[in-house]
Amino acid sequence: MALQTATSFLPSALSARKEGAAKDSAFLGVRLADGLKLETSALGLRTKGVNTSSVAIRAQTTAVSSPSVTPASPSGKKTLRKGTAVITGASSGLGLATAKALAETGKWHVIMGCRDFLKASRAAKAAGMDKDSYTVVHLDLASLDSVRQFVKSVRQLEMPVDVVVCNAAVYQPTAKEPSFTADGFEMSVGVNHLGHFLLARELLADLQSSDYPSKRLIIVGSITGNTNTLAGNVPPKANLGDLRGLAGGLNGVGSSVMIDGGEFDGAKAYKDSKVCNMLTMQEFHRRYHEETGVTFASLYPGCIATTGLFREHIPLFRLLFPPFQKYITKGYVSEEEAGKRLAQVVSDPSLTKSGVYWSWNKNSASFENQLSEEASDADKAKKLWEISEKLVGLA
Ligand code: NDP
Ligand code: PMR
Repeated sequence: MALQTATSFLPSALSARKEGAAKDSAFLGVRLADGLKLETSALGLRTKGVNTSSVAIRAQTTAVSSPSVTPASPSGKKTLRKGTAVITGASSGLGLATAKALAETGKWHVIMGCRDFLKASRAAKAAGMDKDSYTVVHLDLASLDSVRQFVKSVRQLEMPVDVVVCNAAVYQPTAKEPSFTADGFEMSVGVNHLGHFLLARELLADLQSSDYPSKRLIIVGSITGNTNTLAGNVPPKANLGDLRGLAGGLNGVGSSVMIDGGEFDGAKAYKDSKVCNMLTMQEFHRRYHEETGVTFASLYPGCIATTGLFREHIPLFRLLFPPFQKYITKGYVSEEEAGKRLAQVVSDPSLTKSGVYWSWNKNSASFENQLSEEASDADKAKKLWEISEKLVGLA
Protein backbone atom coordinates (compact mmCIF):
# COMPACT_ATOMS: atom_id res chain seq x y z
CA MET A 1 0.00 0.00 0.00
CA ALA A 2 1.48 3.35 -0.82
CA LEU A 3 0.62 6.98 -0.89
CA GLN A 4 2.80 9.71 -2.24
CA THR A 5 1.83 13.33 -1.97
CA ALA A 6 2.71 15.93 -4.50
CA THR A 7 5.04 17.53 -1.98
CA SER A 8 7.61 14.85 -2.60
CA PHE A 9 8.46 16.56 -5.85
CA LEU A 10 9.13 19.88 -4.18
CA PRO A 11 12.63 20.89 -3.16
CA SER A 12 13.03 19.60 0.35
CA ALA A 13 15.21 22.29 1.81
CA LEU A 14 17.16 25.37 1.05
CA SER A 15 20.83 25.27 1.62
CA ALA A 16 22.72 28.39 2.44
CA ARG A 17 26.28 29.19 3.25
CA LYS A 18 27.50 31.22 6.14
CA GLU A 19 30.90 31.98 7.55
CA GLY A 20 31.46 29.75 10.55
CA ALA A 21 34.11 27.98 12.49
CA ALA A 22 35.43 25.01 10.56
CA LYS A 23 35.31 21.73 12.44
CA ASP A 24 37.73 19.05 11.37
CA SER A 25 36.78 15.59 12.49
CA ALA A 26 39.45 13.10 13.28
CA PHE A 27 38.36 9.70 14.50
CA LEU A 28 37.30 10.02 18.08
CA GLY A 29 39.48 13.11 18.07
CA VAL A 30 38.28 14.36 21.38
CA ARG A 31 39.65 15.29 24.74
CA LEU A 32 37.91 13.78 27.72
CA ALA A 33 37.37 15.64 30.92
CA ASP A 34 39.66 14.40 33.67
CA GLY A 35 38.25 11.87 36.05
CA LEU A 36 35.59 10.44 33.79
CA LYS A 37 35.32 6.70 33.81
CA LEU A 38 34.30 4.51 30.92
CA GLU A 39 30.78 3.29 31.33
CA THR A 40 28.16 1.71 29.16
CA SER A 41 24.65 3.00 28.87
CA ALA A 42 23.66 0.63 31.59
CA LEU A 43 26.24 1.46 34.18
CA GLY A 44 25.98 3.77 37.11
CA LEU A 45 22.27 4.30 36.70
CA ARG A 46 19.12 3.09 38.38
CA THR A 47 18.09 -0.27 36.96
CA LYS A 48 14.61 -1.62 37.03
CA GLY A 49 14.33 -4.81 35.04
CA VAL A 50 11.19 -5.28 33.02
CA ASN A 51 10.06 -8.65 31.86
CA THR A 52 9.51 -8.31 28.16
CA SER A 53 9.18 -11.93 27.25
CA SER A 54 5.42 -12.01 27.13
CA VAL A 55 3.51 -9.52 25.05
CA ALA A 56 0.32 -9.84 27.00
CA ILE A 57 -1.85 -7.57 24.94
CA ARG A 58 -4.93 -9.58 25.81
CA ALA A 59 -4.40 -8.77 29.47
CA GLN A 60 -5.08 -5.13 28.62
CA THR A 61 -8.15 -5.78 26.61
CA THR A 62 -9.94 -7.45 29.49
CA ALA A 63 -9.64 -4.23 31.45
CA VAL A 64 -10.68 -1.87 28.69
CA SER A 65 -14.02 -1.92 27.04
CA SER A 66 -13.80 -0.05 23.75
CA PRO A 67 -14.41 -0.59 20.06
CA SER A 68 -10.69 -1.33 19.65
CA VAL A 69 -11.45 -4.68 21.19
CA THR A 70 -13.39 -7.00 18.97
CA PRO A 71 -16.16 -9.11 20.54
CA ALA A 72 -15.31 -12.45 22.01
CA SER A 73 -14.56 -15.14 19.46
CA PRO A 74 -16.25 -18.56 19.68
CA SER A 75 -13.33 -19.63 21.88
CA GLY A 76 -14.31 -16.86 24.30
CA LYS A 77 -11.10 -14.85 23.81
CA LYS A 78 -11.27 -11.15 23.04
CA THR A 79 -8.76 -9.85 20.53
CA LEU A 80 -7.27 -6.43 20.05
CA ARG A 81 -7.58 -4.80 16.64
CA LYS A 82 -4.37 -4.06 14.75
CA GLY A 83 -2.66 -0.98 16.09
CA THR A 84 -1.37 1.74 13.76
CA ALA A 85 2.01 3.29 14.45
CA VAL A 86 3.39 6.31 12.61
CA ILE A 87 7.20 6.15 12.45
CA THR A 88 9.25 8.99 10.99
CA GLY A 89 12.49 8.15 9.20
CA ALA A 90 11.50 4.51 8.76
CA SER A 91 13.52 4.14 5.55
CA SER A 92 16.66 3.00 7.34
CA GLY A 93 18.38 2.16 10.62
CA LEU A 94 16.35 2.21 13.80
CA GLY A 95 13.12 3.35 12.18
CA LEU A 96 13.16 0.56 9.60
CA ALA A 97 14.14 -2.09 12.16
CA THR A 98 11.29 -0.95 14.41
CA ALA A 99 8.79 -0.95 11.56
CA LYS A 100 9.88 -4.48 10.67
CA ALA A 101 9.70 -5.71 14.27
CA LEU A 102 6.18 -4.31 14.66
CA ALA A 103 4.96 -5.55 11.29
CA GLU A 104 6.25 -9.05 11.99
CA THR A 105 4.00 -9.38 15.04
CA GLY A 106 0.98 -9.13 12.75
CA LYS A 107 -0.52 -6.77 15.34
CA TRP A 108 0.65 -3.50 13.84
CA HIS A 109 0.27 -1.51 10.67
CA VAL A 110 3.10 0.99 10.21
CA ILE A 111 2.75 4.36 8.54
CA MET A 112 6.30 5.10 7.40
CA GLY A 113 6.84 8.87 7.25
CA CYS A 114 9.77 9.21 4.87
CA ARG A 115 11.35 11.90 2.71
CA ASP A 116 12.42 9.48 -0.03
CA PHE A 117 9.40 7.48 -1.07
CA LEU A 118 11.23 5.07 -3.35
CA LYS A 119 14.00 4.40 -0.84
CA ALA A 120 11.44 3.68 1.88
CA SER A 121 9.39 1.35 -0.33
CA ARG A 122 12.49 -0.54 -1.40
CA ALA A 123 13.77 -0.75 2.18
CA ALA A 124 10.48 -2.16 3.45
CA LYS A 125 10.44 -4.71 0.67
CA ALA A 126 14.08 -5.69 1.18
CA ALA A 127 13.40 -6.08 4.91
CA GLY A 128 10.76 -8.65 4.00
CA MET A 129 7.82 -6.65 5.33
CA ASP A 130 4.44 -7.85 4.15
CA LYS A 131 3.03 -5.26 1.74
CA ASP A 132 -0.17 -4.99 3.75
CA SER A 133 1.71 -4.22 6.93
CA TYR A 134 2.86 -0.72 5.99
CA THR A 135 2.00 2.46 4.13
CA VAL A 136 4.68 4.89 2.99
CA VAL A 137 3.63 8.54 3.26
CA HIS A 138 5.88 11.35 2.18
CA LEU A 139 7.33 13.46 4.99
CA ASP A 140 10.19 15.90 4.81
CA LEU A 141 10.83 17.19 8.29
CA ALA A 142 12.99 19.93 6.82
CA SER A 143 9.82 21.68 5.67
CA LEU A 144 6.94 22.69 7.93
CA ASP A 145 4.63 22.66 4.90
CA SER A 146 5.58 19.05 4.30
CA VAL A 147 4.85 18.22 7.94
CA ARG A 148 1.38 19.78 7.64
CA GLN A 149 0.79 17.94 4.37
CA PHE A 150 1.88 14.68 5.99
CA VAL A 151 -0.69 15.14 8.75
CA LYS A 152 -3.39 15.69 6.10
CA SER A 153 -2.24 12.63 4.15
CA VAL A 154 -2.28 10.46 7.26
CA ARG A 155 -5.82 11.62 8.03
CA GLN A 156 -6.87 10.80 4.47
CA LEU A 157 -5.85 7.19 5.07
CA GLU A 158 -8.72 6.98 7.53
CA MET A 159 -6.74 4.74 9.83
CA PRO A 160 -6.58 5.39 13.54
CA VAL A 161 -3.34 6.85 14.87
CA ASP A 162 -2.49 4.85 18.00
CA VAL A 163 1.24 5.48 18.38
CA VAL A 164 3.55 8.14 16.95
CA VAL A 165 7.32 7.63 16.92
CA CYS A 166 9.49 10.68 16.22
CA ASN A 167 12.62 8.86 15.06
CA ALA A 168 14.12 10.60 12.01
CA ALA A 169 17.30 12.59 12.46
CA VAL A 170 20.25 14.13 10.70
CA TYR A 171 23.78 14.36 12.07
CA GLN A 172 26.28 16.67 10.38
CA PRO A 173 29.54 16.32 12.30
CA THR A 174 31.81 17.34 9.43
CA ALA A 175 29.80 20.28 8.07
CA LYS A 176 31.90 23.41 7.96
CA GLU A 177 28.92 25.62 7.24
CA PRO A 178 25.37 25.31 8.47
CA SER A 179 22.60 24.31 6.12
CA PHE A 180 19.00 25.33 6.56
CA THR A 181 15.49 23.91 6.34
CA ALA A 182 12.90 25.32 3.96
CA ASP A 183 11.76 27.59 6.80
CA GLY A 184 15.28 28.86 7.46
CA PHE A 185 16.17 26.93 10.61
CA GLU A 186 19.59 25.34 11.10
CA MET A 187 19.13 21.82 9.71
CA SER A 188 19.83 19.51 12.69
CA VAL A 189 17.58 21.33 15.12
CA GLY A 190 15.10 22.14 12.35
CA VAL A 191 14.63 18.48 11.37
CA ASN A 192 15.29 16.63 14.62
CA HIS A 193 13.42 18.99 16.93
CA LEU A 194 11.24 21.63 15.21
CA GLY A 195 9.83 19.39 12.46
CA HIS A 196 8.97 16.74 15.04
CA PHE A 197 7.61 19.33 17.46
CA LEU A 198 5.05 20.46 14.88
CA LEU A 199 4.27 16.89 13.87
CA ALA A 200 3.74 15.73 17.45
CA ARG A 201 1.59 18.74 18.32
CA GLU A 202 -0.61 18.14 15.26
CA LEU A 203 -0.95 14.38 15.73
CA LEU A 204 -1.78 14.67 19.43
CA ALA A 205 -5.43 15.27 18.51
CA ASP A 206 -5.41 12.08 16.42
CA LEU A 207 -3.85 10.10 19.26
CA GLN A 208 -6.45 11.51 21.59
CA SER A 209 -9.29 10.34 19.40
CA SER A 210 -7.88 6.83 19.03
CA ASP A 211 -9.76 4.14 20.95
CA TYR A 212 -6.66 1.98 21.36
CA PRO A 213 -6.04 0.91 24.96
CA SER A 214 -2.50 2.33 25.12
CA LYS A 215 -1.78 5.40 23.03
CA ARG A 216 1.82 6.56 22.93
CA LEU A 217 3.97 9.40 21.65
CA ILE A 218 7.63 8.45 21.58
CA ILE A 219 10.56 10.74 20.79
CA VAL A 220 13.97 9.13 20.28
CA GLY A 221 16.59 10.71 22.53
CA SER A 222 20.22 9.82 23.09
CA ILE A 223 22.93 9.29 25.64
CA THR A 224 25.12 11.85 23.86
CA GLY A 225 22.70 14.63 24.84
CA ASN A 226 22.96 13.63 28.49
CA THR A 227 25.96 15.14 30.23
CA ASN A 228 25.50 12.86 33.26
CA THR A 229 27.19 10.11 31.19
CA LEU A 230 30.66 9.61 29.77
CA ALA A 231 29.29 9.64 26.21
CA GLY A 232 27.60 12.95 26.94
CA ASN A 233 30.89 14.44 28.06
CA VAL A 234 32.68 13.83 24.77
CA PRO A 235 33.15 17.30 23.28
CA PRO A 236 31.36 19.20 21.92
CA LYS A 237 28.88 18.85 24.77
CA ALA A 238 25.19 19.60 24.46
CA ASN A 239 24.21 22.90 26.00
CA LEU A 240 21.14 24.97 25.18
CA GLY A 241 22.27 27.93 27.28
CA ASP A 242 19.49 30.47 27.64
CA LEU A 243 18.02 29.50 24.22
CA ARG A 244 18.84 32.90 22.74
CA GLY A 245 19.75 31.50 19.31
CA LEU A 246 16.53 29.51 19.13
CA ALA A 247 14.50 32.53 20.18
CA GLY A 248 16.17 34.42 17.33
CA GLY A 249 15.06 31.76 14.80
CA LEU A 250 18.35 29.86 14.26
CA ASN A 251 18.65 31.47 10.87
CA GLY A 252 22.13 32.91 11.03
CA VAL A 253 20.90 36.30 9.86
CA GLY A 254 19.65 38.18 12.90
CA SER A 255 20.65 35.42 15.26
CA SER A 256 23.08 32.59 15.77
CA VAL A 257 22.41 29.24 14.10
CA MET A 258 23.04 27.50 17.43
CA ILE A 259 20.46 27.29 20.20
CA ASP A 260 22.84 28.74 22.80
CA GLY A 261 23.88 31.57 20.51
CA GLY A 262 27.37 30.18 19.79
CA GLU A 263 29.36 29.45 16.62
CA PHE A 264 28.11 26.71 14.28
CA ASP A 265 29.14 23.20 15.28
CA GLY A 266 27.27 20.37 13.55
CA ALA A 267 27.99 17.74 16.20
CA LYS A 268 26.84 20.06 18.98
CA ALA A 269 23.72 21.03 17.04
CA TYR A 270 22.77 17.31 16.87
CA LYS A 271 23.33 16.78 20.59
CA ASP A 272 21.40 19.97 21.38
CA SER A 273 18.54 18.68 19.23
CA LYS A 274 18.47 15.45 21.25
CA VAL A 275 18.24 17.48 24.47
CA CYS A 276 15.28 19.28 22.86
CA ASN A 277 13.70 15.90 22.04
CA MET A 278 14.00 14.72 25.63
CA LEU A 279 12.77 18.03 27.09
CA THR A 280 9.83 18.04 24.67
CA MET A 281 8.74 14.57 25.73
CA GLN A 282 8.64 15.66 29.38
CA GLU A 283 6.79 18.88 28.62
CA PHE A 284 4.19 16.89 26.66
CA HIS A 285 3.86 14.63 29.68
CA ARG A 286 3.33 17.55 32.07
CA ARG A 287 0.84 19.31 29.81
CA TYR A 288 -1.12 16.43 28.34
CA HIS A 289 -0.72 13.09 30.06
CA GLU A 290 -3.51 13.48 32.57
CA GLU A 291 -5.87 15.15 30.13
CA THR A 292 -5.37 12.74 27.24
CA GLY A 293 -4.18 9.48 28.79
CA VAL A 294 -1.44 9.36 26.16
CA THR A 295 1.88 7.90 27.32
CA PHE A 296 4.84 10.14 26.47
CA ALA A 297 8.24 8.49 26.41
CA SER A 298 11.78 8.92 25.21
CA LEU A 299 14.62 6.43 24.98
CA TYR A 300 18.23 5.69 24.27
CA PRO A 301 18.20 2.40 22.35
CA GLY A 302 21.98 1.77 22.58
CA CYS A 303 24.76 2.73 20.20
CA ILE A 304 23.64 1.52 16.76
CA ALA A 305 27.03 2.23 15.27
CA THR A 306 26.25 0.88 11.79
CA THR A 307 23.34 3.10 10.77
CA GLY A 308 23.16 5.81 8.16
CA LEU A 309 23.32 8.43 10.92
CA PHE A 310 27.09 8.49 10.48
CA ARG A 311 26.97 8.82 6.68
CA GLU A 312 28.52 12.29 6.77
CA HIS A 313 31.34 11.26 9.11
CA ILE A 314 34.82 10.64 7.70
CA PRO A 315 35.46 7.10 6.36
CA LEU A 316 37.95 6.27 9.14
CA PHE A 317 35.33 7.05 11.75
CA ARG A 318 32.78 4.83 10.02
CA LEU A 319 35.32 2.02 9.89
CA LEU A 320 36.46 2.21 13.50
CA PHE A 321 33.32 3.36 15.29
CA PRO A 322 31.48 -0.03 15.29
CA PRO A 323 34.42 -2.05 16.73
CA PHE A 324 35.14 0.77 19.20
CA GLN A 325 31.58 0.58 20.49
CA LYS A 326 31.48 -3.23 20.36
CA TYR A 327 34.73 -4.01 22.12
CA ILE A 328 35.74 -0.92 24.07
CA THR A 329 32.65 0.86 25.35
CA LYS A 330 30.41 -2.23 24.95
CA GLY A 331 27.61 0.20 24.18
CA TYR A 332 27.03 -1.31 20.70
CA VAL A 333 23.68 -2.70 19.72
CA SER A 334 22.61 -4.10 16.34
CA GLU A 335 19.92 -2.42 14.28
CA GLU A 336 17.71 -5.46 14.81
CA GLU A 337 18.09 -5.41 18.59
CA ALA A 338 17.57 -1.63 18.75
CA GLY A 339 14.43 -2.05 16.61
CA LYS A 340 13.10 -4.61 19.09
CA ARG A 341 13.75 -2.17 21.93
CA LEU A 342 11.89 0.67 20.30
CA ALA A 343 9.09 -1.73 19.30
CA GLN A 344 8.83 -2.59 22.99
CA VAL A 345 8.35 1.07 23.87
CA VAL A 346 5.64 1.17 21.19
CA SER A 347 3.71 -1.89 22.24
CA ASP A 348 4.81 -3.60 25.43
CA PRO A 349 2.00 -3.46 27.98
CA SER A 350 4.53 -3.11 30.79
CA LEU A 351 5.98 0.12 29.36
CA THR A 352 2.92 2.32 29.75
CA LYS A 353 4.41 4.72 32.30
CA SER A 354 4.48 8.26 30.96
CA GLY A 355 7.32 10.77 31.23
CA VAL A 356 10.00 8.06 31.19
CA TYR A 357 13.38 7.99 29.41
CA TRP A 358 13.95 4.28 28.72
CA SER A 359 17.30 2.55 28.45
CA TRP A 360 18.41 -1.10 28.42
CA ASN A 361 21.01 -2.91 30.48
CA LYS A 362 23.54 -5.51 29.37
CA ASN A 363 20.90 -8.22 29.51
CA SER A 364 18.64 -6.16 27.28
CA ALA A 365 16.20 -5.47 30.10
CA SER A 366 14.58 -2.06 30.01
CA PHE A 367 14.90 0.38 32.88
CA GLU A 368 13.88 3.95 33.65
CA ASN A 369 16.99 6.00 33.16
CA GLN A 370 17.89 9.38 34.58
CA LEU A 371 18.28 12.39 32.36
CA SER A 372 21.00 14.98 32.84
CA GLU A 373 20.29 18.14 34.79
CA GLU A 374 19.75 20.14 31.62
CA ALA A 375 17.63 17.47 29.90
CA SER A 376 15.33 17.34 32.93
CA ASP A 377 15.12 21.08 33.59
CA ALA A 378 11.39 21.85 33.72
CA ASP A 379 11.84 25.61 33.28
CA LYS A 380 13.96 25.05 30.20
CA ALA A 381 11.42 22.59 28.83
CA LYS A 382 8.66 25.18 29.21
CA LYS A 383 10.75 27.90 27.58
CA LEU A 384 11.75 25.55 24.75
CA TRP A 385 8.08 24.66 24.21
CA GLU A 386 7.00 28.30 24.07
CA ILE A 387 9.74 29.37 21.66
CA SER A 388 9.25 26.28 19.48
CA GLU A 389 5.52 26.81 19.12
CA LYS A 390 6.14 30.33 17.88
CA LEU A 391 8.74 29.16 15.38
CA VAL A 392 6.47 26.50 13.89
CA GLY A 393 3.48 28.83 13.73
CA LEU A 394 1.38 27.38 16.53
CA ALA A 395 1.46 30.47 18.74
P1 NDP B 1 19.54 6.64 10.07
O1 NDP B 1 20.30 7.69 9.34
O2 NDP B 1 19.66 5.25 9.64
O3 NDP B 1 17.99 7.01 10.07
C1 NDP B 1 17.55 8.32 10.09
C2 NDP B 1 16.27 8.42 9.31
O4 NDP B 1 15.83 9.79 9.33
C3 NDP B 1 16.42 8.03 7.85
O5 NDP B 1 15.30 7.26 7.49
C4 NDP B 1 16.38 9.36 7.14
O6 NDP B 1 15.84 9.30 5.83
C5 NDP B 1 15.44 10.12 8.03
N1 NDP B 1 15.50 11.56 7.80
C6 NDP B 1 16.59 12.35 7.80
N2 NDP B 1 16.23 13.60 7.47
C7 NDP B 1 14.90 13.60 7.25
C8 NDP B 1 13.96 14.57 6.84
N3 NDP B 1 14.33 15.82 6.57
N4 NDP B 1 12.67 14.22 6.72
C9 NDP B 1 12.29 12.94 6.97
N5 NDP B 1 13.14 11.97 7.32
C10 NDP B 1 14.43 12.29 7.46
O7 NDP B 1 19.95 6.81 11.60
P2 NDP B 1 19.49 6.03 12.93
O8 NDP B 1 18.57 4.94 12.59
O9 NDP B 1 20.69 5.77 13.70
O10 NDP B 1 18.70 7.18 13.69
C11 NDP B 1 17.36 7.03 14.12
C12 NDP B 1 17.19 7.75 15.45
O11 NDP B 1 17.97 7.13 16.45
C13 NDP B 1 17.60 9.21 15.44
O12 NDP B 1 16.65 9.95 16.17
C14 NDP B 1 18.93 9.21 16.19
O13 NDP B 1 19.15 10.43 16.83
C15 NDP B 1 18.64 8.11 17.19
N6 NDP B 1 19.81 7.51 17.82
C16 NDP B 1 20.73 6.83 17.07
C17 NDP B 1 21.82 6.25 17.68
C18 NDP B 1 22.84 5.51 16.93
O14 NDP B 1 23.80 5.05 17.56
N7 NDP B 1 22.71 5.33 15.61
C19 NDP B 1 22.00 6.35 19.13
C20 NDP B 1 20.97 7.08 19.81
C21 NDP B 1 19.90 7.61 19.17
P3 NDP B 1 16.70 8.85 4.54
O15 NDP B 1 16.69 7.36 4.58
O16 NDP B 1 15.91 9.42 3.42
O17 NDP B 1 18.05 9.43 4.70
MG1 PMR C 1 30.68 7.90 21.86
C1 PMR C 1 30.22 4.25 27.35
C2 PMR C 1 30.74 4.96 26.48
C3 PMR C 1 30.16 5.49 25.24
C4 PMR C 1 28.93 5.30 24.65
C5 PMR C 1 27.79 4.44 25.13
C6 PMR C 1 28.90 6.08 23.46
C7 PMR C 1 27.80 6.19 22.61
N1 PMR C 1 30.12 6.71 23.32
C8 PMR C 1 30.91 6.37 24.40
C9 PMR C 1 32.20 6.77 24.68
C10 PMR C 1 33.01 7.52 23.83
N2 PMR C 1 32.61 8.04 22.64
C11 PMR C 1 34.38 7.89 24.10
C12 PMR C 1 35.18 7.48 25.31
C13 PMR C 1 34.78 8.63 23.03
C14 PMR C 1 36.14 9.28 22.82
C15 PMR C 1 37.13 8.39 22.34
C16 PMR C 1 33.68 8.71 22.11
C17 PMR C 1 33.70 9.36 20.89
C18 PMR C 1 32.59 9.50 20.05
C19 PMR C 1 32.51 10.23 18.82
C20 PMR C 1 33.59 10.97 18.13
N3 PMR C 1 31.34 8.94 20.32
C21 PMR C 1 30.52 9.34 19.33
C22 PMR C 1 31.19 10.11 18.42
C23 PMR C 1 30.26 10.49 17.41
O1 PMR C 1 30.46 11.18 16.42
C24 PMR C 1 28.91 9.96 17.80
C25 PMR C 1 28.07 11.13 18.19
O2 PMR C 1 28.32 11.83 19.13
O3 PMR C 1 27.01 11.38 17.45
C26 PMR C 1 26.22 12.49 17.91
C27 PMR C 1 29.18 9.13 19.02
C28 PMR C 1 28.38 8.32 19.81
N4 PMR C 1 28.82 7.72 20.98
C29 PMR C 1 27.78 6.97 21.49
C30 PMR C 1 26.64 7.12 20.64
C31 PMR C 1 25.31 6.45 20.86
C32 PMR C 1 27.02 7.92 19.62
C33 PMR C 1 26.09 8.18 18.45
C34 PMR C 1 25.25 9.26 18.36
C35 PMR C 1 23.96 9.51 19.02
O4 PMR C 1 23.89 10.00 20.12
O5 PMR C 1 22.96 9.32 18.38
